[in-house]
Amino acid sequence: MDLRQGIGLRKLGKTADEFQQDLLSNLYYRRGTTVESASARDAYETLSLTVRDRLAERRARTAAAHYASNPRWVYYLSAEYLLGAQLEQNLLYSGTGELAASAVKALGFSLEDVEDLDVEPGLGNGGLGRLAACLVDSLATRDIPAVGYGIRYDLGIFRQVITENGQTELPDDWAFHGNPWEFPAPDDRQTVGFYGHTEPVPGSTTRKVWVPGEIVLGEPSHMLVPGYGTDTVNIVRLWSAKASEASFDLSRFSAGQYAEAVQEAVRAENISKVLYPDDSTELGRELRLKQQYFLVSCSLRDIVRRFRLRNENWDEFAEKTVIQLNDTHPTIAIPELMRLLVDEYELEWDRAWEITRKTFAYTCHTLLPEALETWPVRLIEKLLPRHLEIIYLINMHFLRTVGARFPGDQERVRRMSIIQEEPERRVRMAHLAVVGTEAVNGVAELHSKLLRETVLDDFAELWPAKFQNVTNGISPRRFIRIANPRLSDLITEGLGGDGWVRDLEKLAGLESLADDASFRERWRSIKRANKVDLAAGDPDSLTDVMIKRFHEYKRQQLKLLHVVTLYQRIRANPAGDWVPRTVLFAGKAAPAYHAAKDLIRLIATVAATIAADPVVSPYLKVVFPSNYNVTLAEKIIPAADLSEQISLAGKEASGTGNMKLALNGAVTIGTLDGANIEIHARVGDDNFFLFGLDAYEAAQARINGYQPRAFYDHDEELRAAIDALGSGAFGEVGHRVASALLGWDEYLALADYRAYVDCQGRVEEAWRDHDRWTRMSILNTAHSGFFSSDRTVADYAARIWRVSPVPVPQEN
Ligand code: NBX
Repeated sequence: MDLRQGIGLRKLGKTADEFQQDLLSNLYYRRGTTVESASARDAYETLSLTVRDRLAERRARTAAAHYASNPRWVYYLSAEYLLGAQLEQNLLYSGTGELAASAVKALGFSLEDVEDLDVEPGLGNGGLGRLAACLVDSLATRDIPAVGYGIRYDLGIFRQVITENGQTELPDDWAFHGNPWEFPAPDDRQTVGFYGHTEPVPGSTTRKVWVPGEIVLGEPSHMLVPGYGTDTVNIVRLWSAKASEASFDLSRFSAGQYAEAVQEAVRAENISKVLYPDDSTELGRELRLKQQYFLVSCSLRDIVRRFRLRNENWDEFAEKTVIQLNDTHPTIAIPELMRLLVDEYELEWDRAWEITRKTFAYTCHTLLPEALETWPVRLIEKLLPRHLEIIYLINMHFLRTVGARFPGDQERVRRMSIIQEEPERRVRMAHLAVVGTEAVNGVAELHSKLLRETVLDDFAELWPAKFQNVTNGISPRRFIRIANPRLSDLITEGLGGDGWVRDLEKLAGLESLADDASFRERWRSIKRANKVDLAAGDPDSLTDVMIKRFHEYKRQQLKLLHVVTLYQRIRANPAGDWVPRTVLFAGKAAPAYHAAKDLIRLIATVAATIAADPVVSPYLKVVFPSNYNVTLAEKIIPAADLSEQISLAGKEASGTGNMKLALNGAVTIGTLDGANIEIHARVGDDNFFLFGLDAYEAAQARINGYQPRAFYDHDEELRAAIDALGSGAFGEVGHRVASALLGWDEYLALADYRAYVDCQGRVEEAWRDHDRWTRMSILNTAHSGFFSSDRTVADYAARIWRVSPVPVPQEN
């Protein structure tokens, strides 16, 4: 029997009876309970195992196919993954939705009861983490051999509770009840060193021995990542920190010093205890650097182990391996691979560098200077002494290249150095990432262009061919097929098949249906039904959503100024012909980001004031559901009419919420920023509400000495809105927000206010014409095909990874 062909696998049932049998056997043998005493949780756990088994069978065939072909692999290194709830996805990908519904019904539960118990692993902050999840979905869907590596944080992104006092944070113990979707793999445990010192190797000038002062174990577990409409099942492998046996101090325990006895073990396991809740800012904490190195060290050793299963020669490493760095968070992988090759495998420096540079690629996700990671030299020296030596060597070689290319240009050398000298010596991780990789990409056209022209201009001048754009994308499975079943069914009917779920450009076929009155009517009624389900406000009102992390650059404050203006207009003229609107905000703020938390609190206060006002509340409602996450996004997006994408131009790298909303037929009001530009180009000017300064005008305004007060002085409505916020009626927060806007207004909200509010007037005009609006809505969906992450992955595969699909043979 050839096990590698997958022969000998137990056949899993395909009929309802067989599925039921499998579920029962899991209930008895794996859950250890009985039909009579099965709770909803028993049903959930058992169903999850039954579905997982089907994917595990495909996984076995995938692994066999990959082993046999010894392919080039994509390894995606990311400190964050926002995978979303697993059950509904895996029912879809395994085609067992109906079997599952009838099987749990026989146990006395509905599929919805059971799905409510499926907790999403919130192992990320925002767009960067969700992008990682969409890319691994599409990698599997495109049959590309890939592994996503990450950290299995015990506590994910905090649970947010919104009250009138703003945001409070609670720990997110996401796996409290266990996680039926993961497979622990303790045998693939790795050992990670920290601290200590280095020693010379006699007879070698390049090699060193690193003697760590602390050892931590990394224990992997993996979750299955099925492809849609294919048999490929890849994995995401997540590392948990574990103390070694030796770290328990038995003698202290015996002496009654219980806390001291476990102190070292607690310290070790703290590494994967909690996700840092900061999005787009850098705190520079030692534990965070430890997390980064922990992820990198475990993953690289695992990658090398996998390489050696089928290969011997290091010259083949870069041919068989591409490692994509999701922002700079895993960049310490570059000196770590050098360390492994030079110190442990005894390769010459130049050969090791050639392999390393060819192996890595780097995706940048930001333009904000405060988001560019730098680490104090002293901290790296203490925590990773050998890595600092290697970074210095890399820098020395690199600066020689710069010097040779630009002789005498000391200023350029200072700017480009991996080491920043002033005000303290720090390692610039983005520079290290550019120097140590074969390709660098931004995540939308404008972003990639601004990277080349501003943040990384010196590097783009030195290595123009290294810089690329790969516009982000989203998984059509999760963000329309699963999230919006009604619309998906209508689209499938309209297009005469569901091929669009795997080939999203097929949505273009909806264009002609936008002219069909009965199709439009059904489209409209689906949007309305989705709003009824969401139950956020009157389903006939314009549902205006701004859902994203709270950050000043994203400009929730501008949206709030608009809300206050509407409020004041309605108050001044209660008999006016107002368009009823439900404004929905959702999103988390980093716990230490006071300005963002102030804004949440102010929005909550304004919402309450409006709700209590009998004159205004029939026309305007502001809602702020707590705890925005992937699961909540899947409920809000299908119900949205208007998508708010109003960041200051030049600040939002891409945005991906903008794509999800457009795909579900929301019309965007937005600036020329990030991927908005590409959405606008595709849906056309008639189907997009564009306003505001562009990136060059915005930069120019700052240079020319922007004065927010001038806008305040010259715009009566703006003045009234800011005065209302600052009046004291909304407490101290209102005052703080108003004075920040008047005093400095870092993100030019006041400069864009008039254009924005007037543009909202055009939104209302369009909304009053139901037919026109519905047509716009359909055309947004029709032109969203480009934004599939399947296209994103195809772009990476062709231009950066140079990998080909490896099809998995079907079950025989
Ligand atoms: O990455 C986001 C950008 O802001 C979006 O424009 C973009 O669409 C998305 C995907 O490319 N960046 C982001 O989410 N950053 C982080 O989450 C982040 C997390 C931790 C950290 C720095 C940034 N230390």
